[in-house]
Amino acid sequence: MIPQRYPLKLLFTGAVILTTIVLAVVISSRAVTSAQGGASDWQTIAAERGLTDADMRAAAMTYTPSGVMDEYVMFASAGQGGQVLAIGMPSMRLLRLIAVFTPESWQGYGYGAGHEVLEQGFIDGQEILWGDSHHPALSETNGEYDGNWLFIGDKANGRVAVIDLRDFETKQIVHNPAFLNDHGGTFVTPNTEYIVEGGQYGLPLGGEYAPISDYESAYSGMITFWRFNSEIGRIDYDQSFAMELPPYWQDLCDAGKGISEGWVFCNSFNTEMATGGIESGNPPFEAGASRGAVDYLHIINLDAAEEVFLNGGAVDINGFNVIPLETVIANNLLYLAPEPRSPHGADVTPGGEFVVVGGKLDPHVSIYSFQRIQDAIAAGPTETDVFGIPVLSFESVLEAQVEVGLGPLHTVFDNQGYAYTSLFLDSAVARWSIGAEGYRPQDGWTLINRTPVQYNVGHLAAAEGDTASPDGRYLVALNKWSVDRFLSTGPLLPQNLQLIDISQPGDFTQVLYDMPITGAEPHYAQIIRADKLHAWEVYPEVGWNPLTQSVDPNAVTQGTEGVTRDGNNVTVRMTAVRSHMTPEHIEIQEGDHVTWTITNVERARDATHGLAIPFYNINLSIEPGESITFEFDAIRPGVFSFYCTEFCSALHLEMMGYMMVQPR
Ligand code: K7E
Ligand code: CUA
Repeated sequence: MIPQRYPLKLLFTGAVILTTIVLAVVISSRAVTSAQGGASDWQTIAAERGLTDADMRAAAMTYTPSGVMDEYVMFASAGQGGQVLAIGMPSMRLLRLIAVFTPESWQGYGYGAGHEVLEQGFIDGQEILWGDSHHPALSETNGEYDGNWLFIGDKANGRVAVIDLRDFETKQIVHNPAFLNDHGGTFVTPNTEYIVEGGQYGLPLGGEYAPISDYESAYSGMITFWRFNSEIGRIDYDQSFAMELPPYWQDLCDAGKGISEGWVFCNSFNTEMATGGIESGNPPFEAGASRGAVDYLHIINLDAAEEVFLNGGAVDINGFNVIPLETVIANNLLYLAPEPRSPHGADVTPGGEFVVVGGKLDPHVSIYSFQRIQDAIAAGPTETDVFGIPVLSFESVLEAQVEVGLGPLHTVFDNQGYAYTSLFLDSAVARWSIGAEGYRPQDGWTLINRTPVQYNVGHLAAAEGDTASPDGRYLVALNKWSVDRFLSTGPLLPQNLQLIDISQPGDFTQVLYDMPITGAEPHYAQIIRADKLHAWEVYPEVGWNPLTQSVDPNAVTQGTEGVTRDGNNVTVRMTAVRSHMTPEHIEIQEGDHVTWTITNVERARDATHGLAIPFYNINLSIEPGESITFEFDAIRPGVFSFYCTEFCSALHLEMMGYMMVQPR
């Protein structure tokens, strides 16, 4: 026993010494911190930088120390860049760009991998390698974001993409072959049964030709209901259908929820059916489409439309199920209600009781009551439009109007019974109270305050704002123009996302932070609580195929690498691990067809490797566990130094190899 006490004692002494050293280091570093960071010190810094108390409050509300996580993630579209951005809140740190409609070399999307997804978005064989992404929508369960899927529409080409939030990657792109643009989407029904994609500019259905002089008879509007299978995370093309609408240029839409679940609401802004032609002396679109006193809110009975579709009421247009307008009218699937001129938003309140519409050329928001709409429908509409669609009178469906300011566009909601409407022309955000039971009946329908923003605000996004129970706290103004907010980097300026504190009741609101977005215009965003997201840290198993979200039978394991030949077909099987790729010599012949699989066998978080092959336009990003297979023809002889594009280790530069293509 005695001999053993020595080592124990030594160990103990060692531990004491170690603890003392650690404590000394901690104490001395704290001493340094306090000498340089005492209370007077930050006040001095603030004074020297000219920061006011309000600035310091904003800093305290947004500053997020290194290693501390954000409370929310905002998914913002990236406009004509075709992608989606994930931004942490309240820090406003850009966390991730998600490649969707546009190739993205950093993610190896479209440069050897990702083609399967991009190709789904080609139309009639035409390569389309960009998109105009407008409105992202998070999947919902019982009207709450569930953190599983994200959807986004492409306004330019009328497409919808599905993103898997386990790895933040695009899995599917669909296109309704009956139409060629969209705007009123994406948004989802409260249990993500449908992803709704509203159209925008009237077109002849099915991509047909028709002269513009036949606009009224030959052009149509469209809304598409994509059936989503949340088990497999894919849109079910055959169970999806569309409705033909009048060519009124439907704009933004929203899905009913709560008492209005099963209904969909879209505004429209060209009920005049203006056809433009300024060059021939006609009123330009901007004038022609604003001539009338009102436009039409479209009130769509989705439950009834689904029934009509399931009972065979759709016709086939280019292989897609479309309910024709006559059938829509005959089955009472669509009602119209007047709305103030040139509207640009139709937003359903959290409980589903009201639809808020902002008319760009009217200083009011108009609030429609779902109950009044139902009563008016039951009473039997007495008017129709030129196509015979029933029109409910404005007075019969209007609950209230609130004068908010110039150019009201979009409205979002918080947890205090307030609504927020963006004022494009006034460059401000109006906070107003919803004067109904469950909101702020004590305040009535009133404007509370206006927060100036810089400048020309489009959409607003609120924390959990499109759910049945918004969180409040934070609002983001997505401003189109930044003008003088940032250092000049030339004539092309960023958009300005401004974080606004909406946590206090009454007229206190504060702009907290300006974030320049240097990609393209984020039209809309949705903000989800970070603890609802459960993204993988690494792929679950080595050899993972992110398209199938399972182990790829073709994946390469260590020890089985090599190059094999069958006639002109060469198969390369490669693994990647810090800091080498195996094999390192790929000897092939000019004219060979090469099928190359590379598996990243790492299990360490962030141990991503790249694979770049010069001339052959190949660049992959192979995340830990991922396996990728790509193909090319060895059309050019020579020696090609392939290498890893991620600085993965101290010997990263050595992580390379030679592909030698012998001339025939
Ligand atoms: Cu107003 Cu596409 Cu929603 Cu832009 S849209 S702002
Ligand atoms: Cu792997 Cu650098």
